[in-house]
Amino acid sequence: MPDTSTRPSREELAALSRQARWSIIDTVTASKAGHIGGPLSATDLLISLYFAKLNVDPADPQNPDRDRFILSKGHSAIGLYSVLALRGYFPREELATFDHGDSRLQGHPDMLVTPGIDASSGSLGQGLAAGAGMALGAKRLGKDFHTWVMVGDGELEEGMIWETVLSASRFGLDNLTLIIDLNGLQQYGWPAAETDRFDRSEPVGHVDLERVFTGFGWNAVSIDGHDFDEILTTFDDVTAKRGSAGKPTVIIANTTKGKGISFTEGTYKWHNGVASPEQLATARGELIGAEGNN
Ligand SMILES: Cc1ncc(C[n+]2csc(CCOP(=O)(O)OP(=O)(O)O)c2C)c(N)n1
Ligand SMILES: [Mg+2]
Repeated sequence: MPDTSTRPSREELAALSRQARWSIIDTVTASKAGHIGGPLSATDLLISLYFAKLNVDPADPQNPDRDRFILSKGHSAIGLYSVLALRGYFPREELATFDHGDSRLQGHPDMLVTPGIDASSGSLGQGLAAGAGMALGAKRLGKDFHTWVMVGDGELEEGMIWETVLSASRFGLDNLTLIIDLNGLQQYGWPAAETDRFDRSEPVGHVDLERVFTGFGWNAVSIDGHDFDEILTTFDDVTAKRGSAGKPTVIIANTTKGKGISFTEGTYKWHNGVASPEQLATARGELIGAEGNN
């Protein structure tokens, strides 16, 4: 486990998140295509994992004892790439190649080409099963690493997730943690009326997720996915309880889709999209204007 006494402060984590958010919108704008809302809702969680929790070394990305992280909501790849670049897995300049045919940074994560990617993803629903396999493998091999998986709330509609929820508790995978990025929106929403095709949200708004996961034999905790203190306290609780609890944990992280940029927050319309020059300038002012050190 990393030495928590050398952790970045809350303010440092917040500054890193602003940098990552700027990279997300700047990169997608330059590439003329990509996702915005999901990467932005996940940013504070990803920064917390990579800068304050995961036992990983960017200089040794294949170390067999490293903690594993799977971004099952693979369409948010640019969010993960932005954080990995800040963490030193590859140069920040490489983000400019995002989604180009010959780039290591494809529109969805590819574990065969990108340093720091533990599982390819993009076809929603598959990451938790892969993570459960890694966690089970760790137990069988007597290894101490922890496996973290992030899914979207819309992604919870994929049945394969629930097959794994069932088996992970049966195997007692207390070395497996699922983070749900509960931003209340998926790609479009549902038809509300003939004239209003896309104005609905809440993919799992009718479900008591804590109760459901607890019923399946998991530990469940709900947090504010943008509050670094709450995020890190919860991450530490999860790993401290390993071994004694004998259960996998789900962290239900309440987030805002498009978080951090005024015109992208809370709207499905920025699930993906390309900013105009004026919008990019606004985002820059809101995210790094004062620091200006991109
Ligand atoms: C199996 C599969 N079906 C559909 C898609 C297309 N798709 C990409 S993102 C998305 C919506 C995901 O919503 P959510 O899980 O809530 O993600 P977030 O809000 O974090 O972007 C969909 C349907 C896909 N990538 N994979
Ligand atoms: Mg969502």
